[in-house]
Amino acid sequence: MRIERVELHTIGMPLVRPFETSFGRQTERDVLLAHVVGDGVDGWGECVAGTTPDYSSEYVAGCAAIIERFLVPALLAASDVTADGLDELFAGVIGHRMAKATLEAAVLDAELRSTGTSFGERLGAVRDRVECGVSVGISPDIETLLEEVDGYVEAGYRRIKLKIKPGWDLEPVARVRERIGTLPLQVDANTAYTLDHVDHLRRLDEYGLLLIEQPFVEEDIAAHALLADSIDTPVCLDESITSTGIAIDAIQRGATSIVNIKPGRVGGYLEAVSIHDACRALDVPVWCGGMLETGIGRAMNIALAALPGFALPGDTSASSRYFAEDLTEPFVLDDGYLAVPTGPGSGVTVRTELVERWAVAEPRVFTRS
Ligand code: NPG
Repeated sequence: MRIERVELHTIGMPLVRPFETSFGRQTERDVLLAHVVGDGVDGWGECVAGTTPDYSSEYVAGCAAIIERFLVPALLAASDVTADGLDELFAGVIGHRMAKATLEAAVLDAELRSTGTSFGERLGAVRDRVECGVSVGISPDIETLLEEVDGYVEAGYRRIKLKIKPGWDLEPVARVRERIGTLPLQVDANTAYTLDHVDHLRRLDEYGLLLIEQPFVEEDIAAHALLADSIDTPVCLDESITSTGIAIDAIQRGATSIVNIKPGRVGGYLEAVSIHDACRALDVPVWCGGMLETGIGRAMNIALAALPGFALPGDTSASSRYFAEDLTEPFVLDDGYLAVPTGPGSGVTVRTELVERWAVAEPRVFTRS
């Protein structure tokens, strides 16, 4: 397609529960949205980067700068843009995967709307609904944690993920395991541990966890291989996996036996499918991570999670887990599942009145010169 116009919107979306970051608690999710228009169709993509660079080096204002300064000019200079061709079009920019993924999602959405194809069909979905898990942050105390978990169990979630860190691991895991019986349980350390903790982490083995996610810093594949060798709980990488090549390498080195796929982290949905395919060929199950997506990214993630290799419930929660009001029609849990959207593109409609109401800055508009 020939892209005529790109709009960038920044919104502050109210969260139902504050989200903890190493820079403090956030009560709003800052979201950068890209809206592309061309050939009589349009598409939306969202940026998963956080306000602060604490999950990854990318953060929302940095992504906006990369998009405005380098990626949008490349899009508007091209005579014919396809989602498949974006890798090459953006090849001059090293890294910045979350920024690239934002525009890839918008271009894919527009492209698919022009042919009446859904994300699920395009990516290779084989299911019409996906099993959902929920991620539970570090709580102020165990009672608060158990209360929160009870609510999610009641809502029908099919798997609980607990965030852990040194000083908040064995006890919350033991208490939650006791509370939820045999419901699948997994933990996510978001790089909080070091190799000094191997003996301690091994004590998690007695709680029958599905997996332990990203205990060590993202660059340290070797440390994860060492841990995987000495613990029964499967080790799963998240932050470390930024491309298909890295996924294959980490699997072959024994550092990960399950892979978390987040499209934003790996540069987009097409790379996410490529990682899925590679893992499937190696018999490694994958699951879809979440980054507090609005209905736009949530719709796309659910389509991805319907691919055959997504063998474990994802952090594909209902909209209500994070937002009282979603940017699109809300995703509502049905018996622990979310339905894969079937309409063209993402299959959801962006509520532009909310984009305006929640705007934290004037939209930036770029057109062909
Ligand atoms: O359900 O959307 C969701 C969020 C799940 O906890 C979740 N994600 O470390 O995986 C993570 C974490 C995260 C959230 C990471 C936001 C980065 C940003």
